[in-house]
Amino acid sequence: MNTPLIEVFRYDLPLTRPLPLRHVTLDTRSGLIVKISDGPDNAGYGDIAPLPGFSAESLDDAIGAVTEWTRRADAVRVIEGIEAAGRDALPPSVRFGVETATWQFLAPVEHNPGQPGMRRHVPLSALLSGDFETVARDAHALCGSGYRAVKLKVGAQAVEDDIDCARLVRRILGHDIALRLDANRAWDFTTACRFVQGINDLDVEYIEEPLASAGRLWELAVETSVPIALDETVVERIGDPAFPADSTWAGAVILKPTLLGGAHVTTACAASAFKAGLKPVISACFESGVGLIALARLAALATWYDLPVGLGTYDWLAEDVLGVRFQIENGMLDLAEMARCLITLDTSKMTKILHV
Ligand code: OSB
Ligand code: MG
Repeated sequence: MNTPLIEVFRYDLPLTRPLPLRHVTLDTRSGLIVKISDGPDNAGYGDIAPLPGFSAESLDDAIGAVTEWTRRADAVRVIEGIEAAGRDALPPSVRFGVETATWQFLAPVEHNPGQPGMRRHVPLSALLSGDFETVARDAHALCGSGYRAVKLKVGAQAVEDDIDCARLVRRILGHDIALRLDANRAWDFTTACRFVQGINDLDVEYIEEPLASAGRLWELAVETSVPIALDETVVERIGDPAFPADSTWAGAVILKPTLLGGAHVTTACAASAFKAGLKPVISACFESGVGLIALARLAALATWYDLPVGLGTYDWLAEDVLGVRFQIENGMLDLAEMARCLITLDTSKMTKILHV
């Protein structure tokens, strides 16, 4: 093996519409691409994209950490170097990017679109958010497109309006699609109960994080029997050996490798969730195409074939780091197509910030 070259690029991608997050609204998605290569034919890529309002680390923190990591990574013996560089000491988004770049470098995706026995397609959950008119328009656009699941963001407007939106989505898309809801901890117990009553007959697959105080989630689950999915709670409790086995009252766990700290941690949590009878749903943080490709591969390895993943965020990016964007057909991601798109990564659109 030649001495690997490690490069880090910064991207700033315009979004198709403003993305409202906790405390901030983004119109650009910024992040870093790590490239590890030892020649034109062998490269691995990772995406480091801390999400403002969700990641504890900022992009500047990530730049500092990845710079430090490249210094400590033994460039000659990259594998040992990366392990020795103290993966656990890196911020979660950096760990995710560095891990995927290393794994791809060792087994490049373009040579290996699916491991033997690995499936080629990953079903996707579409993402809906906004006011009644926006949700109506976007739900109509999804009709007949083959999606098996859709997730509606709730909690940003009056609870009655959220109920109307959820009922509308069910009416427009019919009963053959799984309906997921996500409140991002918007409600107190009473408001959540009101919402649950209003959607009682809609047969929702689950609702993510309905309560501002997560301590009462189990009570809501028991009292209303609405299936609950844990998301923010997973980020808070990852690393706790009792979790998720102590949360079997929930129906699902949402796993975001960018927030949890990479593929390693995520697959371990998916396996324990599976054992505890909880659905592990791999999900995105509006990463670039490079990040979404890594997430789709991870989902294909770590979760079962007909479980839709929460990677329906690509259409928020007006531009991507990939020269050729991957398509979503029949509500599915195609890992072989994604592998072909990965090699169209265009580093000329990005600013090189590091070269070791
Ligand atoms: O709350 O699930 C969330 C993306 C970034 C930050 C938080 C969340 C999300 C998503 C991703 O909703 C899409 C999905 O999970 O389907
Ligand atoms: Mg969520």
